[in-house]
Amino acid sequence: MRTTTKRLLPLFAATVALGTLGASGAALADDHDGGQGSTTLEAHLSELNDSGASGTAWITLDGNEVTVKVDSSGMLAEAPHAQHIHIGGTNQCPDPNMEGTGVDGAIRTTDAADSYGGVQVSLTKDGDTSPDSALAVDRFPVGDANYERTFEVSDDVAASLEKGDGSVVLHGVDHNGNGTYDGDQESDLDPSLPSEATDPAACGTLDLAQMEQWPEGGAETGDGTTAGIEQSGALLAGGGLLTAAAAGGFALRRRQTQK
Ligand SMILES: [Cu+2]
Repeated sequence: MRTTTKRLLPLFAATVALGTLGASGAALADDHDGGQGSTTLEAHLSELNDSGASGTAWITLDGNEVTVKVDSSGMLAEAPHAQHIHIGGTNQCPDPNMEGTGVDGAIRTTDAADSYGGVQVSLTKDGDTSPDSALAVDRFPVGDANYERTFEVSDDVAASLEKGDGSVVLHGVDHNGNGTYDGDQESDLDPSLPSEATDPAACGTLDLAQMEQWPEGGAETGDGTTAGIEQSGALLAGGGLLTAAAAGGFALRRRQTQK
């Protein structure tokens, strides 16, 4: 899937370039979404620290604009859960069996930095989404996430996501099972917090996905599904145009020379 999408990218570029030569190209460029330029990623989140949590995350990227959706289950109820896009390291989730520096070998957030890198995007419900908000506990989902938000990311983050680099990490683990964040172990991110509040509960490595995989019906805005279909329409249109252009390559070249 990943390689297919990568192979398609130069084709899209060629389509856009050809678009300047013909009316059908102009129609493609009018696509309200700019669908031919968007990227979709998906991550299946599985538990770390025996948290019992799991989930799925979807991201669409169009220029610097991202729409992120996260669904999770098994997270500690009535407790805030920091959630981030981590980028760096090997852009992979750690082995869930790795020995960490936390309680009884629990994996603390920085223990797995070689795998998933650092916080690059804070998936807050409102306000700032930079790493500065990594622990903005009052702006993260409480309990299981049913999260969706559209916002801008930096050029660096956009470039990484476009390559399929990054992981989605959900934090907050009730190691001792008493229903709240506590314990003597300090958080490696903020010593004023117990480690339980910030230890990673679930992680999923982002992969480039087919546009049709944006979840149906889950989007609160209601247009996620439609956008997916329109984008695949643009994909087909782009492919058709490209084939036509390849067949008529000589004619196009002539027209270009005459300009
Ligand atoms: Cu994180």
